[in-house]
Amino acid sequence: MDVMEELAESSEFNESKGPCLAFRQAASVLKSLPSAVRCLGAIQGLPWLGEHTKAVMEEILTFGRSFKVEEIRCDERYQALKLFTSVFGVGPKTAEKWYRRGLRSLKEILTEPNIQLNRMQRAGFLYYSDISKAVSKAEAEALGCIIEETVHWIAPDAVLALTGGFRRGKEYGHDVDFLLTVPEMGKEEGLLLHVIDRLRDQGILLYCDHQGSTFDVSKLPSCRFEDMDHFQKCFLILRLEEGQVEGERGLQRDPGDSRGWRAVRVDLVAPPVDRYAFALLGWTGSKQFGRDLRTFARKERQMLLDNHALYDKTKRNYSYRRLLRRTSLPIWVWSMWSLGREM
Ligand code: TTP
Ligand code: MN
Ligand code: MN
Ligand code: MN
Repeated sequence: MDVMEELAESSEFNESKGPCLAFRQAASVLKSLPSAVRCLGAIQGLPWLGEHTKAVMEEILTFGRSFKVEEIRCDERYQALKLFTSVFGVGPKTAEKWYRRGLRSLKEILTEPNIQLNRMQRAGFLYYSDISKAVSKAEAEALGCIIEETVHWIAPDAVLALTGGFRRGKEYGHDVDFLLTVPEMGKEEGLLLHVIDRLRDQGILLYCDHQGSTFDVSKLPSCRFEDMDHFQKCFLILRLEEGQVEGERGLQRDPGDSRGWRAVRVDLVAPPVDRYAFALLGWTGSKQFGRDLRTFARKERQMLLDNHALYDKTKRNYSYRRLLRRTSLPIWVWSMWSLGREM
């Protein structure tokens, strides 16, 4: 239900954390249903649907639309913040600052003399039309081949996995996410920088923001999902050539575009091999599924889960090794996934 995502986004702009989460949760539940909701009876008894959500659904089912949602869509502030945060490198805080200065369009931002864009935002504006266009599965696979070749040229025993939305089976995404590691502990450290160098040498690296590992075993696990994990990673913009994409449609681009290439956002994450299972689980997403799984671990199993480890509060030990042998976590994951499969 896209309406719920819009409501969640609007609450996020207003810094209303509670309602924001509630609407996201509602969107997840509605997405996981086998068919669209046609009458109020169908939503009775569904979990996670609060009063606000039910009221909005009632409006839609009765009048064919929601006045609250329409009001939000017309709201000048909502429109401006949505537009500004659609630029790579622009978060809600920067967007709010620009809005307060009376700016309303991207053009106004680019022509306003007193605005200092950082490197990420400059890349965001430079490649805006490309990276705001969805990435297709064929494009993701083409990038997978390029990165795999690059990685294996450097480290033949490296393991590369496609994660994020494409690992969940989505046809389109806003970027392409990969996890990268090597069988020998510690060897992953230099690998990512090597890969970046090699992509630069090939002439396909348009932008790179590399973040070193801040991994500290003594501080694990952190209970808050919203925090980024501590693995070494990089946020990239890569150049994808037309001839590299299989399938009749080739590159996703505008009809009049004759460049023969497009820019694509790519995330590479390099966890040490002993954390690989948790990193893969976390980076497969979705964000809401991750949140639900953490809540389930905490409330139903008295355990803490994050992208690095699973910690047993009652036994006071990390069970990340045991996880690989015993099957309890995969079984929850599987059952939660099939209960609420969500893209
Ligand atoms: P995203 O690429 O942001 O999301 P997505 O792949 O699910 O959707 P899209 O098609 O729009 O790209 O992130 C991938 C998953 O990784 C996401 O579900 C949550 C997780 N994640 C982390 O665990 N830590 C992080 O720091 C980030 C940025 C994401
Ligand atoms: Mn993604
Ligand atoms: Mn996303
Ligand atoms: Mn991503």
